[in-house]
This record gives sequence, C-alpha cells and structure tokens, in this order.
Amino acid sequence: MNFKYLRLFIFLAPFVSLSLLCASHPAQASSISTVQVTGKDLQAFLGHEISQMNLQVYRGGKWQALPYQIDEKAFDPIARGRRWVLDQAFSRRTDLPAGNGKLEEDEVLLFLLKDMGEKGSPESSTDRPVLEIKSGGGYAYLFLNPKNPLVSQESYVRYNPNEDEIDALGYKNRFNTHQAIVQEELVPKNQKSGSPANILDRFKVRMMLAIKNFIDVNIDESNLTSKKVGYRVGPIRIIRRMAVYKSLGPIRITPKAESDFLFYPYFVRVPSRLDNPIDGRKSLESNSKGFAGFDFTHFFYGARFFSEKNPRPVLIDGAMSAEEKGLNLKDVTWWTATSEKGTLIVKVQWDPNLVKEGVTCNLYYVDDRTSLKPPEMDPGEAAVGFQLDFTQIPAGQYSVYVNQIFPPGPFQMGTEGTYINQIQPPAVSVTPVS
Ligand SMILES: [Ca+2]
Ligand SMILES: [Ca+2]
Ligand SMILES: [Ca+2]
Repeated sequence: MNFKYLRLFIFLAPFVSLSLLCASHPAQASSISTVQVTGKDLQAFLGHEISQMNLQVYRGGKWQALPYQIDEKAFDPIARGRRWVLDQAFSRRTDLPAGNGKLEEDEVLLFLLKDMGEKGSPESSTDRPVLEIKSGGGYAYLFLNPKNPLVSQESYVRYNPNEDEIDALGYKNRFNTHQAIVQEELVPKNQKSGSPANILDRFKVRMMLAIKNFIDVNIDESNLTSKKVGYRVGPIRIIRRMAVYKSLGPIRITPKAESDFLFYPYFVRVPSRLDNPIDGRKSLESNSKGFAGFDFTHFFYGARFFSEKNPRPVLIDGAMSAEEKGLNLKDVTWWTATSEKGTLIVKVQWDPNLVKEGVTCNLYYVDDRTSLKPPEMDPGEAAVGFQLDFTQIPAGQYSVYVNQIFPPGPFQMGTEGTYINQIQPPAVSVTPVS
C-alpha cells in the first residue's frame, strides 16, 4: 500500500476545530479588535524582564489598570522554529520549550482596543511611562518597573482544561474530551432573547477520495488521532495546541503536525496547513469530494443565512428552498448566520497560492432535516462550510485560516464587514514619552 497518498489527510486536522464599555471612546464600544504590539516596536523594552513591564491607561484624570498579556516565543524542535510558549502541558509531551522571561522582537503585547484610554499627562504619574501606544484614537502607556504597578484582575477568556471548554466574553466553545479536534459546542453570547444556547451539533469534515489505481478512502473527523499538547491562558487570549495525525492500525502514517487554536474575547482563529504530496488533478478521480463545516442543531432553525456572494438572506429551517438550491457557491470566503439564539460570522482566509491555481473557497450549504451524516446527536443536516475539492489541488503546502466571529450584542445586518475587518490587529504607533 502506498502510504504517501494518505499524508494528505493532515489537511483535515485543523479544520475540525475548526467582547464591555468604553465611555471615552463610544465609537469603539462594540469593537472586537485586539491590539498586538510586537517586541520590535517596543525597542526601549527589548531584553528587559517581562515581569517588570506594566501597561496602564489614563482615563478621567486617573491612571488605571487594564487587562493585557505578553506572550513569549521559544525555539520548538517540532516546529523547527520559534513558536508561542505554553504555560501548561497535557500528558504526553512535558518538555515544552520555556521562555527566557525577557522581551524579544518577535514576542507580543496584547490588549483590547476598546480598553484604551485618553492621551495621558505623564507628569501626573509618580511613575514615568516610557512608551505611548496609540491605536484607533485611543492611548495606552507602558511603564518599566514602576513603584506602583497597576494590575487588572479581569480576564476576558477562561479555559477549563478538564472539560476542554473555552468561556470568552462573546462565546463558549467546547471540544470532545477524547477527540480534541472535534468541536461539539458553540454557544454565542449575542442572543437577542433568552439565555445563551448551544447551536452546534458538530463540526464535520467528510471526504471521499477516489485515488486513481489505488483505493477509495472515506474519511471523517473522528478517524484522526488528536492529542492535546498544552495551552497558555491569559486574560486576552488562550493558545490551545494539539497534535493530529492519521493512523492505520498501530502505524502513524502522517507527519506529526501541531497547530495552535487561538481564542480571543470575540473570535476564534484556527490555522491549518495542507501538506499535499500528490497532484489531485492527476491522481484523483472526479468523484472525489468533501466538505468541512458546522452542522447546526434544530435550535438554530429560524436563523437567516447570507454570505459574500449571497446578500439576500435565506432561512435555515430544515428544508432546501428553491433559493437555497440556487445559492452562489463559488468563491465565498465569509458568511453569516443570525437568529434570536445568536450570530456567528465565519471568515475563511484561503491560501493565495491556491487562488493562483484557480482553487477558490467554495461554499457548502445543505439545509435538510432528512439528510444524515452520522454521528448525528441532532438528526439532520443544517450544515454550512466550504467544499474540499481535492481534484483541483496541486501538490504543495498551503495555509488556510478559519475564523469564528461573535459580534458583541444583538447583530445588525450590514455590520458584518466591520467585524470581519477587526480580526486583523489594528495599526499601532509607538512613541517614546519625552
Ligand atoms: Ca522571551
Ligand atoms: Ca431552508
Ligand atoms: Ca445534525
């Protein structure tokens, strides 16, 4: 048997994972932006102890604490490069690389845009700020070893490692405790009425690969092995790392790949890598097909769905209308599903090299209570995601990011673009305080 074909399954792994008040900046009140300032923009602090850094804002004539975190990087032999340092290891790999405690150029300071304050008056502080950070009209100030550091006790994201559950300002996500890549719960906290409720049956990846002169392979998310490697929890984001591979009996047949799921207060960012050793255009039969996406529960019936190429909303109700059958599927990189139970926006960042090859991110949409793709905890498909057309994918390595976005508060149609833009860190300027 030729195992090299099966390496392509690693593509699946990361896919199967797949918000307060700011009186001084009303325009930012509903912002979901996370400011990220890299070490190279904080020259005055390079090489200094991170424990001596302290971020404060100036508001209403007073210096105040705000939640922030500083994430370090360290060389990781598996990634063969520097990657985020984790606080806690899960069982198997306990030799996780540790940080050196000092700020380096590729490390990052994170906080929320909406927590930023007014322009400060440095002379009003007993401790002199060293750097002024400006973004989106707001200000924050970085101090070095102040006599009176101000520290916020607030945390915008929480993690329960035993339940593998993330509880953030804008949502709750929970994963299967035995299959770390299988997301089983998605609870938006932006519902219009009632209490937050789970709207997800399961995140599914389904593929049928008909390999020329070889075998037909059916694959779904549950026949991959996934191990939680470790995690880091801060007040601004959680980094949750896992290793995923495909086994055939006792033999591991895919290279070890680790991916970081990033959980921010109002969005989740899942990077994924396609390591495809074969040219699907030559080696796969045309009946090869697949999809990756969210199968919603019937609790989400009544939700309206619209997308980049389908601005007119259709109804998720367990049956395909003529309009749903006629949806424009080609090259759809974002979509929104919104109901009384809450709103989810999904933005896929497709690899530009795939686009160059003519492989676009195509929509998968099935709203049919009679269609079953087991396991079905909630019978029927109300599935939205993207198609995986391996017959079009050339050999190579590709990166795709899937973002789940939960706008704060009741959703207004037409605002989705604002939130999609806010998953990218905003522009920042840093100046020394003279
Ligand atoms: Ca460091
Ligand atoms: Ca429908
Ligand atoms: Ca279902």
